[in-house]
Amino acid sequence: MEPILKEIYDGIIDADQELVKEKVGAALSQGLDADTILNQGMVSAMTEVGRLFEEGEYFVPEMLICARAMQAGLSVLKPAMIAANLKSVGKVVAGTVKGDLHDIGKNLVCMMLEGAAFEIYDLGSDVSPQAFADKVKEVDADFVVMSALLTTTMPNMKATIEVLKEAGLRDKVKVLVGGAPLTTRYCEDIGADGYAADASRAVTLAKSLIGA
Ligand code: B12
Repeated sequence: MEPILKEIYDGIIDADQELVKEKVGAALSQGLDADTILNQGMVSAMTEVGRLFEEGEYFVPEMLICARAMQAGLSVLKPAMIAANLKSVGKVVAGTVKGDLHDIGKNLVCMMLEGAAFEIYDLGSDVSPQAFADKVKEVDADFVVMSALLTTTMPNMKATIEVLKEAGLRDKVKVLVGGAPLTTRYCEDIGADGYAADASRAVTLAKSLIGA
């Protein structure tokens, strides 16, 4: 690996936002292409962060600050990515369901998906079923990513799926669900396409559903 890519990689794992921004800028100045910087320097680092989390070495706070360092790097890389016309893996409409204000987990999932080259349309929290459906239609999305942290708001995932069905959009998208109270069983019961317990597994799941 190029030394500068290793510095970016280590910077993300150490959650050093300033260093990551500086090194991504330096890598671009050295003439490295956006795709190489993204995949070798950044996505691979987030994969490692996900592994450290799964092994119990990193916890949510570490994962969150590493994800912020990744975002900081992405802000520098984004113009070059657009210029290089880096192909998006898929379009994602994301949000925390109606009545629910917990957005930390959803934000983390969005960051990880963005880092894996998905194009994110984040509707925020307290998102109504109709708002999900409208955005899916507007951007011709490939995925709907829904988060719920309250047992009382979980049924709004099913309500969203129903609205997608009524709008004739259900078959055009893969529906992913998550949040602390969710289970694979619940995902199956409401007719979603996949559940994952954390943000790194959400990326693996999304990729597997489109064969990427
Ligand atoms: C922080 C927090 C809050 C903050 C939220 C701030 C914010 N901007 O998000 C505030 C203070 C606002 C809050 C409010 C409330 N909260 Co609160 N809150 C929490 C707390 C402590 C942490 C949640 C969190 O951020 N976890 C960290 C993130 C990273 O984890 P995560 O969200 O689970 O996400 C991960 C995975 O689930 C997964 N994931 C998440 N989404 C998705 C989506 C997909 C598609 C996939 C694949 C994966 C995935 O990936 C993420 C990263 O690995 C939890 C306790 C807990 N242990 O969960 C209680 C908790 C969720 N809250 C609870 C309650 C009761 C409330 C309130 C009702 C309290 C009140 N009486 O006002 C209100 C409700 C407000 C509302 N309408 O939403 C209860 C829910 C109980 C229940 N059975 O429903 C909990 C469990 C606390 C408890 N033990 O009682 N809360």
